[in-house]
Amino acid sequence: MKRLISLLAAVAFVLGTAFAQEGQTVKVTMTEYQFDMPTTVKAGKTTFVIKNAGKRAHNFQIKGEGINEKLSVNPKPRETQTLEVDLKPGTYAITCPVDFHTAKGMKTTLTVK
Ligand SMILES: [Cu+2]
Repeated sequence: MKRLISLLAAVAFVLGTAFAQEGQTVKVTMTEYQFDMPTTVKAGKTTFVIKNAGKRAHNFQIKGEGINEKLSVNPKPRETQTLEVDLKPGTYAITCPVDFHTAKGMKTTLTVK
């Protein structure tokens, strides 16, 4: 019986974790000087998994619909960081705020439906 209870507890824990991680994951790859990522995603809780596949430090900034978020530390080359954003429908500007990267073309537009 004790074993069954611990098994049920384990199942509940796994299910709880699954529900806690509701929402979508969007992969972003950064190089010099561009973002490789989808141009359209759906609204809701979103985890951006941001990989720096370049040779310089970069960052990921998302602005729009009252949201303005970026990574607190620039990911170094080969580093991956995550940023959680609750996306509302609309249009967002994605830029790299490091040095003059945005001017060098490191920007894109994300449409949220
Ligand atoms: Cu950059």
